[in-house]
Amino acid sequence: MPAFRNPVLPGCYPDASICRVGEDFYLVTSSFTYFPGLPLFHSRDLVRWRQLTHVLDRPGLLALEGLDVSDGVWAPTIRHHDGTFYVVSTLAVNRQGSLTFVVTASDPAGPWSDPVPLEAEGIDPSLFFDDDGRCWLTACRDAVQGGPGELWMRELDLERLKLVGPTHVLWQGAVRGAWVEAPHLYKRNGVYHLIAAEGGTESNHSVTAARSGTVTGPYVTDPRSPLLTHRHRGPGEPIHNVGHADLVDTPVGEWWAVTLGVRPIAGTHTLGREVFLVPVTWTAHGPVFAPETGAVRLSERLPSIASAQPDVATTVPPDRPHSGSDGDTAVPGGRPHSGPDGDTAAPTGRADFGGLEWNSLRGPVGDRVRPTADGSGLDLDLAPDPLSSTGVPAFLGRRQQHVRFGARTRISFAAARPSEEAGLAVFQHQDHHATLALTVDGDGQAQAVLTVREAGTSTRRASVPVSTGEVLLAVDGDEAGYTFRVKDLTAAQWISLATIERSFFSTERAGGFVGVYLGLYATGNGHASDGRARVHWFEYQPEPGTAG
Ligand code: 6LW
Repeated sequence: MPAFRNPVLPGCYPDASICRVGEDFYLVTSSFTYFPGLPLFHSRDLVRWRQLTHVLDRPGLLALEGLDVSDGVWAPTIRHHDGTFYVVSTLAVNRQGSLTFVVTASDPAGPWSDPVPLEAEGIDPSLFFDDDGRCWLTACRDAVQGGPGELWMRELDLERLKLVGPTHVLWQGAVRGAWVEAPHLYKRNGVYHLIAAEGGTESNHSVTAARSGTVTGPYVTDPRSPLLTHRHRGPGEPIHNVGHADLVDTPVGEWWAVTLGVRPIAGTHTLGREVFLVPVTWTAHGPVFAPETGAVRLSERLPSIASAQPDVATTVPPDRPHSGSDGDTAVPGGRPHSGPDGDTAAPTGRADFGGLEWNSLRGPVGDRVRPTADGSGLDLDLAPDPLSSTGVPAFLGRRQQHVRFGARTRISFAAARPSEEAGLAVFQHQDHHATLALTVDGDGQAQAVLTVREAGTSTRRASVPVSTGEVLLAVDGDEAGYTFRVKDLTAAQWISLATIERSFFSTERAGGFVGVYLGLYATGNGHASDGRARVHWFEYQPEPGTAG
């Protein structure tokens, strides 16, 4: 039977929400403090996704400065009604408060409206359009502050984009106090089915459900809850933390769900919460997830809309051997950079810094970080904000999407003083990352330095003198660790600085809700500087390199 490989979107794309218009599926995910915000993808077969745009694609829409990396834009829902696309989401601020907002567009590729704030308490908003055309917003509250959590509903006046009428408390979950969140509502055969996530987004995560004959409730727990979870499946299970689902039907009447999950190795994961596709059927009781296996699987049968397209079975190319580029050889045999509709992972090979996979932190980097004319290089002006700040550092990064990967860059930078640095970052959090950077020591000797930051402390792990301010920097990851290497342009060999164990970069170790980003950065570490770094190229491959 033709199959596809899960996750359909690898890397940090949590809290996916999905809708269909005709033959077109659209999907949005959380983006936290990464900018632009709310990546939006398109697919015709549910399996191959291509990013169309970001819903929050311009500066000044939401204030992200000062926020922890894992705060910011959480858990959007996308729906289409009567010619208009709606995305509702929440700006979560320091876990002390939140701002829920709605944006609209007639074309999902944009332009999207500015966010319209809604007077909605809590997080994880969703929209439901009833048969009579009325729109209901559901959300969960008290989850940010740590209370037991409950799902509530209010009508959304579509003309004024304003919540109106009374608040209806819908449900406190199958298990009271178990962090009921991520509500989505569906109507089938006259019954309203509310699904939710319970157990928190880690190992107890699950999909639960309740139903009602009336949209505003009361909702009664579906006794089959949890309808989907991997919490009992043990350490041999490749996919964990499954939950936070959204359902969609296909033009031929099949149902599927997108759900988040992680792929840990020895108990820790680095790629973040990824998007998995799960078959769904309906019975009189409600939705049945993965009816044949009861589990989300790495290899799953293709949706029947996809089987009609024979090339889909090869949607996720097998890992390719790295062709071992040294410095300036052509793009090694990766997928074509700007592939046809259907490239699921962000492009591999040489970077195009104008591509949608590139994000900065907390806002636009403006003209401090400029792609070169052909997009393959990057000029970075040294920003005072270091990566450890909660400002907008001179940083541009992309998701790590494969456990085994190789990233390398050629960079020119002459630091004027030891506080100035520019290079490669493996970034989980402002207080949890590693950098391999060019700088100078107190005598003005250029060197490459590997620094690890954890819980507020930066530790220099290794350094090596380099002869000029132009080097190749590399980081290669695998199941065991991340190995950092430097190659002086005048030297024949790569120098290995250190391997940091993979679990250091895990969400379990760093905390928070995101996965690893790989990026380029430049900073004066609190000092203004007119220094500038030039990244000649950056390359990401789904296989560790064989440098040297
Ligand atoms: C998301 C919520 C969650 O809003 O994490 O723990 C939040 N669960 O559903 C951020 O992804």
